[in-house]
Amino acid sequence: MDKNKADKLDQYTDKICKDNLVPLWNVLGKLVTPEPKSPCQPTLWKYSTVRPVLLEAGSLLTAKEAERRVLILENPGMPGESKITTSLYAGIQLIMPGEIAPAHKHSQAAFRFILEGDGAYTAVGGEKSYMSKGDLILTPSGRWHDHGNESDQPTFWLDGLDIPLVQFLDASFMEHHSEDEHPHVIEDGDSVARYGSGLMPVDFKASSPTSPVIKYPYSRTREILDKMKKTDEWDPCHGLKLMYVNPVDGKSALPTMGAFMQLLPKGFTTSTYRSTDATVYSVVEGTGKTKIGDEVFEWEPNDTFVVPSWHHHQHFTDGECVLFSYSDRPVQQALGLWREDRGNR
Ligand code: GTQ
Repeated sequence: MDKNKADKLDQYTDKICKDNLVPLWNVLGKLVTPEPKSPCQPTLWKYSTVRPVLLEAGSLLTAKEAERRVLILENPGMPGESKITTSLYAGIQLIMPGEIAPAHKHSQAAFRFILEGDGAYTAVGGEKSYMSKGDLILTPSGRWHDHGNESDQPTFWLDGLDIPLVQFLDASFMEHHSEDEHPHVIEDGDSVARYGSGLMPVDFKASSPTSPVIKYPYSRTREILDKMKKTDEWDPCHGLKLMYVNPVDGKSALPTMGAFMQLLPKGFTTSTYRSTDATVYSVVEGTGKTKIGDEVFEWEPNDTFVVPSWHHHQHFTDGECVLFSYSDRPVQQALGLWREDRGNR
């Protein structure tokens, strides 16, 4: 373009900006990209780094003072934004013996994936779900929840929330309960007993798109993977991979976050894979490494790492490994946006 013409267009752009108008031709390439282009960076958080500093926070303030004693796993590609991916949040929460993290409710949905400890609980709507390593406990949007620790050990878990997604949609509401603990009006473990065994009350009407099962115990998850291992073929990209589902409709247990658990055999290398849902992994069992683009991340139990959208990646296992993961896949699928690429580079 000649200089005269370019100057005229610049003057034009300056002139219209006071009317809150912007020429699309200046920004189209940045807005509508040929492929996902994310500020999210592949990153690993070692549990051996997080645990001691979180315990230190345990001596600096109580769970009640903090409301939630959590260290956010913040993606270095989005500093100050409290995001692990562009749409999702992750944090590691600590509750000390005898503490209570007071009851509140919010639009944001959450899950707890238990890393360490036995006998702490999350109460949802007054129903306590006791925690053991590898359990997944849901906190659906808009439900009262408090956490407590009746054991004599500090308890650590990974918090996954859809905070950035709700923020993007400007749909956040939050309330504190008048008491620290919501009255324990429902028997402990009621939801698993009622809805977690392949039976549903006749004419059951779901009041929300979230699974009525609050807790998915690791003992059961691990048993399924062990059974599958005896008869099923390993998928080249995923090994054996399960999705946590809502038994009412077979869809994702939470409408905004898909959660998964996969088993990879000893000495396995997965085929190169990528998908549009940036994925957060929490290592449950085993050691290995993951190549994301050209970077290699070595992991061990309770480490967390993130694979950004549309980044080629491969897992390499030492021994048999179990990986938990979550992403915004159900949102992308509901909108017809989700894509995967199982091909090799
Ligand atoms: O436990 O309710 O990591 O409200 C961030 C926000 C945990 C919680 C987080 C929360 C919670």
